[in-house]
Amino acid sequence: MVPAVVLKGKDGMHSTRKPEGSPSSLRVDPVSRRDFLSRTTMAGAVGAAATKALAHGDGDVPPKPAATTPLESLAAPGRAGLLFPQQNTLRNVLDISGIWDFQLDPQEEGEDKRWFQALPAPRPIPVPCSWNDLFDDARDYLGLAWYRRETYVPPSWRGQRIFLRVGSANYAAKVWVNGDLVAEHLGGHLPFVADITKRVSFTKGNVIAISVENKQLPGRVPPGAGPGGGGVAGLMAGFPLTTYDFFPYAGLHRPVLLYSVPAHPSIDDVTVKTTIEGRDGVVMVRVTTADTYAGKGRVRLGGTETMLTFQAGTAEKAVRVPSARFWSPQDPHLYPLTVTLTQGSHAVDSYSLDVGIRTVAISGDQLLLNGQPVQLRGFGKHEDFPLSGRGQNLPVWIRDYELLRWVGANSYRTSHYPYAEEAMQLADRLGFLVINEIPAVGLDFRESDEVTAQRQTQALQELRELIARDKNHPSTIMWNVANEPLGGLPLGLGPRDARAEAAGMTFFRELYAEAHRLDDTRPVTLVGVQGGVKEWHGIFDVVCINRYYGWYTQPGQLELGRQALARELDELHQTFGKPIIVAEFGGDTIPGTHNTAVEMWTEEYQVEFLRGFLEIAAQRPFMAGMHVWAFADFKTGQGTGRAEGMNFKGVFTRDRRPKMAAHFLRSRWAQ
Ligand code: GCB
Repeated sequence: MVPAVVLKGKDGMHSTRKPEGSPSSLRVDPVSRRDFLSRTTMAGAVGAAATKALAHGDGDVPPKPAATTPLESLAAPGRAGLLFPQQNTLRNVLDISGIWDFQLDPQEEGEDKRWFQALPAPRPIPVPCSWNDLFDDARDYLGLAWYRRETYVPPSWRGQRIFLRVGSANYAAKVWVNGDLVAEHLGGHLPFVADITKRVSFTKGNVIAISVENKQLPGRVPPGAGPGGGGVAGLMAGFPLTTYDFFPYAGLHRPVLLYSVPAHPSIDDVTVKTTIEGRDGVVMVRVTTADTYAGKGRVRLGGTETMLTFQAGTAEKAVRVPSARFWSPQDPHLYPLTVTLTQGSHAVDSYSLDVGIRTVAISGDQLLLNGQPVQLRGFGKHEDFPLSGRGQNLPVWIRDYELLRWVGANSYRTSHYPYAEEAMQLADRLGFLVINEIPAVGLDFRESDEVTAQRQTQALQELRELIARDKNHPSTIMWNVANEPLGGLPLGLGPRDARAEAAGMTFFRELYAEAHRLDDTRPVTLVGVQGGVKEWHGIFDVVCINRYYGWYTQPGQLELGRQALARELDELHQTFGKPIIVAEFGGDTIPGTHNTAVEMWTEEYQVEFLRGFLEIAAQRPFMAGMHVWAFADFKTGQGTGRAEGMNFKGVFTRDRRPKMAAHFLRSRWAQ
């Protein structure tokens, strides 16, 4: 039997305090090494606490809090499920995206003046879309803005519970329906839902108004550039000023939906976990209802149907699939699953999703998919395109998956925020392995305790929402809780800051523990900056690092860069004994710029840079993956380090044409 998750090789803190990647961080003595086993078996998963807390000696590794049952732990605690709305014979969806009215509110007068009823001087805007590329006066605008539209709610929905769901409002949103405030939400990139059953009219148009603002404030995640600066891009002091290296696009970035579900009883959430037993797959299904339903139901998986018995709104079932096809990039087979609530012979609610039967595990320094070592080949990406900005753009997603396949990639990271739900569904269907990341980029632990505490609250919320949203996707193989947090200057440029490092340690232990409390089926990682705090990696299951030897350091000196990389990978392996992924490596490359001498910014340099890193990694069997930075060129703020307000590290241009590097990667990967 292959356990669902075997996480091994937990190392604690290390006594030698050297920044990772700094030239003299060559010898780091592991002072404590722990192994633990978090094992979910089919039999153990339903009913028994299957998480074994790891031995916890000197306090340097967080305890894994005992989950109640693993399936319970994956369900969102104390909040409505975030099931993707679907149309079937019992449920309804009305997409109210399209052209909305829009108005900037720099004076923040809209709420007092009741703009949630009517906007005084609206102009049209598409939803979903960022506002920044559409109107010159809104290009760098990050303050408050209003969206409004009217919509009829189908009278056939009468008697059902009606919800409004915003796919992503970046960053802070408030929602009004017919003049009533129905929801507030902080954090872009993740959906939120309001029950508007009692607010809607079936006899006239309903006014939906949403205010959105994207101020760069220190307590947010990602944080705004605070007094202490912060973030890699902060060093370059771009405009608009951010703590991160991508344009702070704002607006309603994903569809706005109305949907209805049966009034009572109705399915609130479905959680699926899969394990492998010999050649069989076992799918554990947990269904929760919106109330304390105590009736019957059924679950159909492929051709098998079994009964569900609900108690206090919950039912669980393990369904065996003999001689199953296991989900993998080579064979992304999905089994259709439908859960139904029944009263007598009637179906009263039902919900369907596609299930990929697969396991992810860590054994020593290996990352295992379905019990076999797997190496990730791919990229860090962005949701970014001219005009639509960070707004959902399905043609771009389809093209990107086509190009990922063309180049021979099997994986990508959702840098630096959760991507569209449709993108996750496509990854399931097309067989891509996704490192799924919360928007915790630009964290700097040199800030005050108060600011750090605000960020922690927000980061935990984002982690809970992300796991609630994406827990059932086989493509998500790992959660990432932060990109390049700082506990001092990056690249080993300054002295170490013990206070900041300790603050980060506390912060990440909590995020790690929460991720595993909610999901014990996937590894959890942190993506570290070059020259960052090495000890933080000791908390996590996989060591992910971003490295720019030969670009930001050793510029123009590829051989020196390769040597530095090789040295550091060996050290990290010796220190932690865990799988290692280089989650970013690359150099800016102006498309069409060439030279016979391999020189920075040319296409030749990008090819040689990537070749060097890939060769070093290929010689090391403990390397679990190489993600090139980046898949495509993308928009940033303006600054001296970013020609044309662009990051040119893409191997495809922003309009998805291949640079030489794309052909090079294809020659290595697509065999
Ligand atoms: C990084 C960041 C990424 C940047 C990249 C760069 O380490 O994680 O957001 O875009 O470097 O190109 O500098």
